[in-house]
Amino acid sequence: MSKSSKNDPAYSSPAGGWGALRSSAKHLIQSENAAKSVKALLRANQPGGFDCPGCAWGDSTTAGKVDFCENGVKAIAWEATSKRVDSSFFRQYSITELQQWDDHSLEKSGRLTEPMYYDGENDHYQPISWQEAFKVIGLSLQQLSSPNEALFYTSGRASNEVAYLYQLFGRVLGTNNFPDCSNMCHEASGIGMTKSLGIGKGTVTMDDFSEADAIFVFGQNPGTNHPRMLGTLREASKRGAKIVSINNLKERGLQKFSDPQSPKEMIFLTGTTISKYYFTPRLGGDMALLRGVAKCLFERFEQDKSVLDTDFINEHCHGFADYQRSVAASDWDKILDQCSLTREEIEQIATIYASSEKVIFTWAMGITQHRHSVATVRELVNVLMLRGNIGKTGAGACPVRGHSNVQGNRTMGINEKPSMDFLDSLEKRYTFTVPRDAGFNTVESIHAMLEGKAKVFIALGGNFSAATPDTKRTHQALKKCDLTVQISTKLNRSHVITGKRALILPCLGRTEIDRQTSGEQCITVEDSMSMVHASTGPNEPASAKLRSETAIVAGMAMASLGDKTVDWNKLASNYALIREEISAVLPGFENYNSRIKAGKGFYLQNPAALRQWRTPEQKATFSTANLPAQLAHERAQAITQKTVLTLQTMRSHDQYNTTIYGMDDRYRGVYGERNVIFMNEEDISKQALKNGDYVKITTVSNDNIERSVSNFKIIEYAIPLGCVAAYYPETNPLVPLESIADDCGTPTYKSIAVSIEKI
Ligand SMILES: Nc1nc2c(c(=O)[nH]1)N[C@H]1C(S)=C(S)[C@@H](COP(=O)(O)OP(=O)(O)OC[C@H]3O[C@@H](n4cnc5c(=O)[nH]c(N)nc54)[C@H](O)[C@@H]3O)O[C@H]1N2
Ligand SMILES: Nc1nc2c(c(=O)[nH]1)N[C@H]1C(S)=C(S)[C@@H](COP(=O)(O)OP(=O)(O)OC[C@H]3O[C@@H](n4cnc5c(=O)[nH]c(N)nc54)[C@H](O)[C@@H]3O)O[C@H]1N2
Ligand SMILES: [Mo]
Repeated sequence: MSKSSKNDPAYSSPAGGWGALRSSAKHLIQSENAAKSVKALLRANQPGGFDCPGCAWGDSTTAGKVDFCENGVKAIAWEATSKRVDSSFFRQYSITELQQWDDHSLEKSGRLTEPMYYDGENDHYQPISWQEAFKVIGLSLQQLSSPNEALFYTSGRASNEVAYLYQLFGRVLGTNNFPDCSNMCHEASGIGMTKSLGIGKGTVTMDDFSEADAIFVFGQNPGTNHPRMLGTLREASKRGAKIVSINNLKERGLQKFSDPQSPKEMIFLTGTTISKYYFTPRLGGDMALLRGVAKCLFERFEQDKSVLDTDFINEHCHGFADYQRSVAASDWDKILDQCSLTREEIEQIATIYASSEKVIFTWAMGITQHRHSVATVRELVNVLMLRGNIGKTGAGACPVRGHSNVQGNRTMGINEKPSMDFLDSLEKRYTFTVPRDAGFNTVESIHAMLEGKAKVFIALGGNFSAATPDTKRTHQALKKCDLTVQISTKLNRSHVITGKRALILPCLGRTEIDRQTSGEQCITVEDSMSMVHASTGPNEPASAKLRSETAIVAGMAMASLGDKTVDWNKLASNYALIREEISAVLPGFENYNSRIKAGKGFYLQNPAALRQWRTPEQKATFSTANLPAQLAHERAQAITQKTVLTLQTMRSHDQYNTTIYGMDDRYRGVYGERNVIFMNEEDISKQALKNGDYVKITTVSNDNIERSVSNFKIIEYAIPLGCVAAYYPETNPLVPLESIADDCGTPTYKSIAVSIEKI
């Protein structure tokens, strides 16, 4: 075991089970609209139903099985609430007043019901007609001295149809400024996998999970963030597959899970062991761990030639000899120091890996939100390639996405660095000159606003002001804009941190019926397994004044550009017409409209899964990066006398990103509070602190910017020495804008160097 002070988390029952059912019921009742929520739930992730807005895990392949989870229930109940934020709400509360509210209170106020305008003079939002709102946007965009002064942010819930229309709007206007939540999320997976395999998406399907001999889960907490994945892992574990968890925290869901849909486990209060093998490396230590595994494999290969898949390597791979040299050059001392596991533990991981014929690696934010995240993703792929675990049944790489359609948004062209093929394709289909220069990603957008280079900020969903780093500077950046526009379902921080003028454009949610002039519409989404399927909401809209996101984007585009190049309103009147555009522009979407009629939708073929490599060498390419010279704490220790700890910022069980459903984190034993910092008992005593003390957390940096948050309660917890953990978004003020991943720009949300002091 690594140097953790405790091994058992505070929650002793299996994850899921009655605890999950109790919590689901509580959230349904609190939504004050239980009937609507239950009606929606029964249609979640079913053919003819709608795609759960909770997460991007693939749908069950068993027909008729109820396919939702506790946190899906929360997401659905949250949207179906009967509370309303209408014009009387904004008459009652000024913007300055609302700025004092916490995130939970803002969102709990309910669904936004009508367009609202802040004119920069009156401290209250006032109602505005849709037509007037679009006019404000059109004029503001027309007045810019360059289209590159506009920013088009997207959060990954947007449907394929609206995402396609939105990127077309931005590009006809003349910019590639499409910062999106991916920039803060799985960007490193996309970039790393594209370099190694020629495609930035996972290579596995749901069927592969039923065939795998071993599944390694890196830096991911599925019990909270992808609970339906636990069902898949449970099935795999029951048939004897080895589940190996690599996580600096002992997450409950990865240890034991009781399936609320299994009468036996529910009645007898039992559960299925998920991971018999659990390793807890230091934050940011995964690349070293993987390098250690590769070292073991190369050593064993000397005696046993079956350890590496030499046929696969010879036929399909490029750069093997260079990789072998990099591995040889990585010495054990550094490997063990960086991951803080023992040599025996790494040998054990290598043994499980080498003795399993078909292996899947899954991963999430624990891998992608570090400075060396691209190198780590590529090291995951390196190790998979060593044993031919790409493009083989039951094996492959599976970055488990966050937002339910974040993968689809990228497919549709929401990308500040679009591929030239995609742009060529647009140019063939339309008559406008497509912008070719790269746009701003999320962090670059904040810099651009701060420097006055970007003046109009439009957000298709999400909560930019709370999800992004360096809160103080990000808020300054937004306030400098001439106009900020939020297309949203619920009130959040981004509505009260405004530009000089601001608009709130309220939209339908995924669970609601979408009626356009041609009739009721369905939308489509793509999950982490590249399955594209239709989604139709069952509920009446929260207000008659709501518009669909697609209709809103069409309205903005029409007011800004007119219909010379694209007939926006016609496309928005019938989404099948948008899908025809997509069919014409994007390979893989031929006959889109007829293919989504088939039950569970269709699979977007992944060339790497067929062992076709779209890399410059036409081969699966080993990366040869060295281990990081130093980790975050080592770099920071060089500039301060104080004790440096490495902070990861993560999700509690009661939140969806910046949406805080409640103040509990059941599986980690935290109730009624969120301002907590999880610490190793030895680190607590070393600094003469006690469990339960309140502390101030300060970022260690040498840029003369003070970043701190205060009043955080210490919770003694099993976490490797030198590492601490706290919840996001409360800790975003600590993340420097400059602290980003190499080669991809993702904020290093999982390794911030901090010091703490008692208050
Ligand atoms: N209910 C719910 N579902 C969600 C979300 C939500 O907020 N709530 N968010 C959605 C989104 S957008 C995303 S991206 C996903 C996020 O899903 P996750 O990636 O599971 O989210 P995090 O809470 O950030 O958890 C990161 C996990 O990685 C571990 N970890 C952190 N750093 C390291 C490291 O350096 N090495 C290793 N090995 N482990 C590490 C943490 O202990 C934690 O278990 O979930 C999606 N689904
Ligand atoms: N410190 C730290 N920061 C992080 C992370 C971290 O781990 N640590 N994780 C990062 C990650 S992985 C991500 S993905 C980002 C998330 O960043 P975002 O995607 O920007 O944030 P969310 O909190 O998911 O957005 C919630 C808001 O979306 C709106 N909304 C909900 N449903 C809909 C809908 O159907 N349509 C529209 N138009 N709006 C809707 C609601 O108004 C709600 O308030 O945060 C990132 N920030
Ligand atoms: Mo995410």
